[in-house]
Amino acid sequence: MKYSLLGLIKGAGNHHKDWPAAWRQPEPKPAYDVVIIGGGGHGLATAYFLAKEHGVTNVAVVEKGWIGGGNTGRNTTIVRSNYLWDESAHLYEKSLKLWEGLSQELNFNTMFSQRGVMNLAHNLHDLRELNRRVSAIRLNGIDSEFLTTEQVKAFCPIINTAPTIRYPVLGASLQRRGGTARHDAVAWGFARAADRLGVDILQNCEVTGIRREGIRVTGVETTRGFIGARKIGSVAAGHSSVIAAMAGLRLPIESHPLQALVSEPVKPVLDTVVMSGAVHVYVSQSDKGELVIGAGIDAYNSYAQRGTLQVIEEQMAALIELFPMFSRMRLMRQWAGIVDVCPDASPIMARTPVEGFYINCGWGTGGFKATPGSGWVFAHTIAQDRPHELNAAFTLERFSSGALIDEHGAAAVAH
Ligand code: FAD
Ligand code: PYC
Repeated sequence: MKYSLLGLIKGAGNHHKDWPAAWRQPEPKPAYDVVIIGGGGHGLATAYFLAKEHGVTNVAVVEKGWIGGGNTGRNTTIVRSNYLWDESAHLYEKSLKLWEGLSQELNFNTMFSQRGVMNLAHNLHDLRELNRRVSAIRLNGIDSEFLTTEQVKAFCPIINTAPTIRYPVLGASLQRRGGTARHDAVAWGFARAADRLGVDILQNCEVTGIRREGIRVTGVETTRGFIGARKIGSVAAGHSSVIAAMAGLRLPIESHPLQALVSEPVKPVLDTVVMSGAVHVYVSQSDKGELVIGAGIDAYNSYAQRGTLQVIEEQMAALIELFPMFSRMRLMRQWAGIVDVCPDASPIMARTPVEGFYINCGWGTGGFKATPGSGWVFAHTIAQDRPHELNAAFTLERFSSGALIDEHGAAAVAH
C-alpha cells in the first residue's frame, strides 16, 4: 500500500478533529440527589456505581481543578491486595477483582498489568513479619507466596542479592496478581462511563462551603454558585479535613506530601514491582520505559504539592544498592501529592453525624489500588444509607471505640 507524504501530513493534522468529547461539560443544575466532592478516581467511581448499581443518576461530581489532577494522576499506580487484617484484605481483594475486569466494564483500556508485587525482607524481623503476612493473606483466600533469596533472583534477575551488601535480600513476599495500571486512564474511564449514565461532571468548580439546616446538609457553595443536594459525599483525599470542617466535623486525619519521581525512559529491564520497607524505596517500570520510583511521606503537614530533597537522597541510595545498574540513569521529573493519613493507616468510608453527609477518606499513601472497590462500597453506603459489609468496619467511630485496623505494615514503604 502506498501513502503520499502530503496525505500523511494532512491526515496527521486532521487526526483528532472529529473525535467527540469523552464527557459533557454541563452547567450545574440547581440541585442534585447526590453531589460528590472530588473528581479523582474514587469520586468518579462512586458516581459511576451510584448510577449503574443503584439507579441514582441525578448526580454531580464537583471538582475544583480537572478530573484526575489530584492524587489519582500523581500516584505510582501499584495495585495489590496483600493486607494483613481480614477487614482490609476483603476490601482490597474486592477492588483487585474489580480491576481484573475494569477495562471491559468501562470499555476503556486501564492498562492493568498483573506483573506481580514483591516485598523484600532484609533482616530477621522482616522475614518473620513477611511469613506471618503471607500466611494471613492466604487464610483469606488471597494469593501470596514466600520467595527465598534464590527465587527472588530468578524472578527479578537485576536485583543485587549479594550477601555482602549493607541490607542483604533474605527473601520476599510475592503477590503475582498485583501489578500496575494507567492512573489517568482510570479517571477518564470512570468519567466517560458515568457521564453516559447521566452523571454531570463539573470541573473548575471548587466547593467553598457546605450549607446545613440543623443537622442536615442542603447543598454546597461553589465557585460556580450554590448547588442543592439531598446527599453529599466527600471524596477529597488530602483536603478531606478541609471539606469536613465546612460541614462542622473534625477528622482524625493528617495531610502530608508524598512524592515520586521518574527516570529517563529505557528499554524493558524490570517486569515486576519491587518494594522494600527496610531500605525504604520502591520501583517499577512504566510502559513508556521510565522507572517509577518512590518512598515515604515527608514528615511535616502541608497542602503544598511538593516534597523535600532529603527523601529523594535517601531513596536513591537505597535504589542504587538494590539495583547497581540504575546508578547511571538520569531522573526526569519529580512531583508530590497530598495524602490523608489516619492514625491506623486505614480509610474511613462512612456516614457521619451530619445527616446526608458521607465521607470517603484516609486512604493515605495507598488508595489508588482501592479505586474501583472504594467507589463500589461508597456508592452502596450513600444509596442505601448504611454501609456494605465490606466497609462496615471503616467507620469514624473506631477512633473513639478503639476498634482500629492497623495497616501501617501493609502500607509499608510509603509510610
Ligand atoms: P484524588 O485523586 O486526590 O481526588 C480528590 C479530588 O478532590 C482532587 O482532584 C481535588 O482537586 C478535589 N478537591 C479537593 N478539594 C476540593 C474542593 N474544595 N472542591 C472540589 N474539589 C476538591 N496508592 C496506591 O494504591 N498505589 C500507589 O502506588 C500509590 N502511590 C502514590 C504515590 C504518590 C506520589 C501519591 C501522592 C499517592 C500514591 N498513592 C498510591 C495514593 C493514591 O494516589 C490515593 O490514595 C488515591 O489516588 C486517592 O484517590 P482519590 O480519588 O480519593 O483522590
Ligand atoms: O500502596 O502499594 C502502595 C503504594 C506504593 C507506593 C505508594 N503506595
